[in-house]
Amino acid sequence: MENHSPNPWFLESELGRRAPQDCLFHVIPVALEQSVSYGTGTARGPGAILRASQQLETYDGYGVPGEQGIFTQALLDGRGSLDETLHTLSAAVVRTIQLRKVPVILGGEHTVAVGAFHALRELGLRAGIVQFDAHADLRDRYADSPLSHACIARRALDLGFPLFQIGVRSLSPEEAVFREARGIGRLDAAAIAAQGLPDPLLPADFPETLYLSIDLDVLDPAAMPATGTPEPGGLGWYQLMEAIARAAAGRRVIGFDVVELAPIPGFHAPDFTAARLVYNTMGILWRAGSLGPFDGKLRAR
Ligand SMILES: [Mn+2]
Repeated sequence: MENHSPNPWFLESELGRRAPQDCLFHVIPVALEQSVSYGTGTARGPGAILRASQQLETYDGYGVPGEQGIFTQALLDGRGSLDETLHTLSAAVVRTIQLRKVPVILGGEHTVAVGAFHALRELGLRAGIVQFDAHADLRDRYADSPLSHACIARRALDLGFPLFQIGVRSLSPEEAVFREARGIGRLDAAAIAAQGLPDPLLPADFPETLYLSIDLDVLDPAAMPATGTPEPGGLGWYQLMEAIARAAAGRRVIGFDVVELAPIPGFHAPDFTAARLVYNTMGILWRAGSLGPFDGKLRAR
């Protein structure tokens, strides 16, 4: 069942291959699955997204984001040491941003976001992390690991990044207390269900530069059943599109990830949904004027 043929580039069927310097978006697929706590299969997520992307229309309903160029790096194998995988990923993100391109990380489990956080820190970027997720991921450790996918938001805070959470509806009592005590910005799924999406969505004092971390389980399981830890009561498709647009409005997005796809063999709709989310997010951010060209100093406050 393992597919050993090399993955196509994202939307290669329509866009072909272009030199990396001619592509605004640099897709970095990471087959990481080391700390899954419930359903398994996230290592197969990036390949499934790349294959499903071959079926996308280039027109996303408003324009053709692919005209900006989409380069896809070779799949990063996450089976070795976790530290090494995150280090390799972090170096790839640093290089991509230094090239003035937009890293688009495909998970794999949510821990890949920690690789991106390290890259932002290395570049001295004080970005705000906007986390779209059913789960708070604020545990200090989980199943004996500080790098579990249940800890990624806590690691962002440890590294000094301001955090805003969208769509959360599952957390431990300790995480709830911690979240309150730290005054972490949030727009939980229940609040969205009751009042809709506020506009503007982010607080005025949240950083101008953002990194978006999108756990697919932020979507309702009806729209996205193929995740390891599904939770009822999630966002609808158009709500998520609108939330991404409102978060990015008037701000600069340095990169994003889409994580936690755990493909269900024989059921391709979720894979395509994930690919569509990646592509539409490119389009939303491009049209919002939230992407590049980045300034020469890579300084962002
Ligand atoms: Mn999650």
